Amino acid sequence: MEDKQLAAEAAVKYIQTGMTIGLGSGSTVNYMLEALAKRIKEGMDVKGIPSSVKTEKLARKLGIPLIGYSKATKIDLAIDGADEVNSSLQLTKGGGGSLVREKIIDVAATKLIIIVDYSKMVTHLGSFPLPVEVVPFGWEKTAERIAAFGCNPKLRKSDQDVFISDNHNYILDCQFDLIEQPEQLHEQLKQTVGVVETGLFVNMTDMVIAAKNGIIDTRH
Ligand code: ABF
Repeated sequence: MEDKQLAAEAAVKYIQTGMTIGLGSGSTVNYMLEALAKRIKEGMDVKGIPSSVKTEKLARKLGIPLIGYSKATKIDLAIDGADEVNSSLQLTKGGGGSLVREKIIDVAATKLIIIVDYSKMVTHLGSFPLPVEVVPFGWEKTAERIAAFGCNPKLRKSDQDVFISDNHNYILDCQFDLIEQPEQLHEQLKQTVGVVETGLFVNMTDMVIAAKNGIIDTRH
């Protein structure tokens, strides 16, 4: 079994009937959706809140009951992927382009579990270019303001066209190389005119389930 699938199936064990579950995005989460769908077929009663159009499509295909975010009175547990996880469980996310809705769901969840293959575990964030969602209007000036923090923002493309997020915004992939203070950088970026949200998920994660060569490593 692939490590991503192992981590995903380990996370499903934390789901109990009656829960409302925040459904993240990415290939590791897709394995989690498949495992959750099996539990639902066996009688588990849960509702899912999808964090992206892609997740919603797969969840519907698998027969996972969904509920709109605005209709949910609570989110008992969110399960999501990540691009990087440091030793303080701070995350870089957004490689899949869904960081805004992921963060809106993840921050509202009573408990957030992140599922990764072990290659995502790093000592410092920053090797993975930090995704930052920005308003299309004046994005070039926003990119200049972000570059002043010591990175090289690149407008994300999808094939030949500009990538458009589910929220009709652009994403800048910002190569910092080394992010020593993720909380501080997140705050600086959030205060930058034109920035909608950053891929730095700080002080939000309750548990990380990482799998390496068939072995599960759980961090709290
Ligand atoms: C999503 O999953 C994104 O935030 C993150 O970039 C991506 C990780 O993808 P994968 O699980 O395919 O490695 O949560």
